Amino acid sequence: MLKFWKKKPPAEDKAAAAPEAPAAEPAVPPPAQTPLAEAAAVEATGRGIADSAGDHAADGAAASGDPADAAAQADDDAPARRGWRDRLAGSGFARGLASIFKRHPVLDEAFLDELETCLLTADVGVATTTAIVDELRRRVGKREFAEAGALLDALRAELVARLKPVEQPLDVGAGGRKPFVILTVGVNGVGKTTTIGKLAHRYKGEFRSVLLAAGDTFRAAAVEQLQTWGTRNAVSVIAQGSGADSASVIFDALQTARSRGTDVLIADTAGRLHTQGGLMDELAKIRRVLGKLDPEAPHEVLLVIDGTTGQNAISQVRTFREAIGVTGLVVTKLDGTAKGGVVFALAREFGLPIRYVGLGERATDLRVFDAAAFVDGLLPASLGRG
Ligand SMILES: Nc1nc2c(ncn2[C@@H]2O[C@H](COP(=O)(O)OP(=O)(O)OP(=O)(O)O)[C@@H](O)[C@H]2O)c(=O)[nH]1
Ligand SMILES: [Mg+2]
Repeated sequence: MLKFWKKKPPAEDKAAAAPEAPAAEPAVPPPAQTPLAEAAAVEATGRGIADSAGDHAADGAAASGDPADAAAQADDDAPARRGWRDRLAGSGFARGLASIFKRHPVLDEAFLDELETCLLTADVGVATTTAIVDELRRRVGKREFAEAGALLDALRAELVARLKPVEQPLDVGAGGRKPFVILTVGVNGVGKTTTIGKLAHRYKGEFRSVLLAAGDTFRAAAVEQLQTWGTRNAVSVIAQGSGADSASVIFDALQTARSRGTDVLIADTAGRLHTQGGLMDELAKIRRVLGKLDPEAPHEVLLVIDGTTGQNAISQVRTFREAIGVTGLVVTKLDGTAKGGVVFALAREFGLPIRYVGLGERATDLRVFDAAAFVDGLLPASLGRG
């Protein structure tokens, strides 16, 4: 497992050293080597296929000589070195906790009441908040804590324990599945397409070949957005004309990925609400159609949740789990003013693996979820500071 925040792992080092340049092997062979893939895909749909970056996979953004791209890349690398605390410190949750510890050097009932309010306000959820505060109250009553520092340690342990079970990183190399198919789903605007761009960046940095499928056929702009990420990461994007059938695009992409021997296929989908029955049915269709080529695909259904959503995230998970099954979560937008507590509520309610968290908008702002790093990012580093 990659632990960026503790020590720079080799993969991250590689990514930083050769950010946009093609890896040991090109991400995608030139189309001339894959006529069957293109032909098969065209045949399957009767429509032309736009393979936006495939022809230029080796001409990555950095290799393009475009100063704007180079600058963006330089920008991208800097935040990767910034810690979780740096990113989470601005959240209401972190600021609330810091303020309580500052204002209450004495561990009394007022301290615990404020802590309770802070956890509830941050969307930790009633059940988890009550359990944590009751446990701390019991220990304060028994005078286990002489000072706030000791309670801070206990609170940290309580919070980490609740997230540890969902700290289950995604291993796209597991089981030798090729391509490993990831389907990203979620409501509108949660960060699906951005997450796909970040994942492409990450997997390329791990020297894996990646293909993207523009399965959000709802808006023309969605295809362009994905293609921009594809170009930045020198990764091919399989897309069709606007109004195309999403399942057909993703099916084509899987055929192409198989014939190219691609390591990871990541499919985008349109944002949808649980009330949009037709769109929810479309997800079941995608699974059905992929199953014709690979009964196990998609190998990962990543539900993307906006970290600022609050308790509504719970009903989102429920709905998508029923519609297509969900195997992992990505919680985005935990930087800035996000409350972040919803991560605890999700962990308690579903126990679904939290694969990644989004700590910003850049390619390097996706972290493998780590319970301790996340909690440490929220809690004051030490008392009197933070
Ligand atoms: N601050 C912050 N912004 C993010 C993060 N992830 C995504 N965003 C922003 O959220 C906005 C929506 O992101 P998209 O990736 O377009 O979301 P989407 O789910 O694909 O949206 P639809 O396709 O319209 O459903 C964009 O402005 C992103 O830059 C994150 O981790 N932190
Ligand atoms: Mg999108």
